[in-house]
Amino acid sequence: MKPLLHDRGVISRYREYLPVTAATPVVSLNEGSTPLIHSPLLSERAERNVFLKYEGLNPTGSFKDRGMTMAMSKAAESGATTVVCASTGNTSAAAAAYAARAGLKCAVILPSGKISMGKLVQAFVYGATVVAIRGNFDDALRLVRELGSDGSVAVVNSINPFRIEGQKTASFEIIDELGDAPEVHILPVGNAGNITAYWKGYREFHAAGKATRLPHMIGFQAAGSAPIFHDRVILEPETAASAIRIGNPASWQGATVAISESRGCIDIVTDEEILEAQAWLAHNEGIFVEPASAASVAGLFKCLASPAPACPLSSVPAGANIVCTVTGHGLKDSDTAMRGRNYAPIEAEADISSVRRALQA
Ligand code: AN7
Repeated sequence: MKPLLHDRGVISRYREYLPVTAATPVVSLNEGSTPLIHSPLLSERAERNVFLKYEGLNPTGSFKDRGMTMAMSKAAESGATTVVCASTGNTSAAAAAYAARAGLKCAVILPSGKISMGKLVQAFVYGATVVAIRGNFDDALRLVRELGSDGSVAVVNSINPFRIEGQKTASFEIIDELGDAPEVHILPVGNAGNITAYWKGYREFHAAGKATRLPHMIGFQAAGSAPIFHDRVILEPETAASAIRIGNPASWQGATVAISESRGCIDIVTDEEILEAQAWLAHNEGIFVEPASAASVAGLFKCLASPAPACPLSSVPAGANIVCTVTGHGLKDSDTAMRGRNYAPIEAEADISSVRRALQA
């Protein structure tokens, strides 16, 4: 059989930078190679070149697939038969899909009532066992750590270092495409695995001579779920951006290091700012992302209008490159996108005059 063109996920693309060997069975759904979309309107507003790394175009609709191809391949290599994760929805979707692909059993522990329907249905259709706990994500992760402690199941949360390894490939792609690292990278922060992974990727490609600079990393948390910003655990995190409703991030330390080493900052955006940015992106750029993802663009707006004292953006010259990661697809959470909006079709008879009248209304 000829080599299959679809075997081109992030492991085959960046194998030499990842902890895999010939003995690792690669479990891939062709993740990665997501578009880096130039945004003319954001660029004009920022007086810099703004690009959106559109991670919603991964196989399960979020950036989690990059880490999951690594975590699942290594779980399969180790002989695991069951994988487990806690999730606000996207990790569980990715885990369920990659486990299905690998022929492994998957169990996901979710905060009851706090997972968007799009993500919940993914866990079910890919065949995971779904447990909804009366608690939040942080409780779910604590329970998953306990489940994993006797070695009977493989934990595929980002406390699994292979997840971070896979996710760092997003930085590689950005450098490969721009020819260098951007001056500034902005992304949403929940459990803080992604900011940790991006920073690792940027550092590694810089060390390999593929980039001449390192970006300032700017993370945005939702105002009601901002433990890193406030420097304390938030016991009852709340936000409409359910993906980042996390009060005690596992990679807190990694985020702190990324922010300090890169001379970046961590800041917050309100739910209102997040939902406004979500609608703005869809309306003006044709890019529909989920609420948590819009935190990066809401954050860019904030950096321009009322920056935090430590915000590095003002020191970055005009014409520099800014990348905002938009982490997940808008269709993941259509309920939140509809909420508070008057989205209803104009009813019309199936005749031309009726339709013309509707169009003039
Ligand atoms: C769309 O799925 O934590 O800071 O369990 O789904 O690396 O946690 C999701 C997180 C941003 C935050 N955007 O990334 C989970 C989960 C979206 C997300 C984040 C998440 P991290």
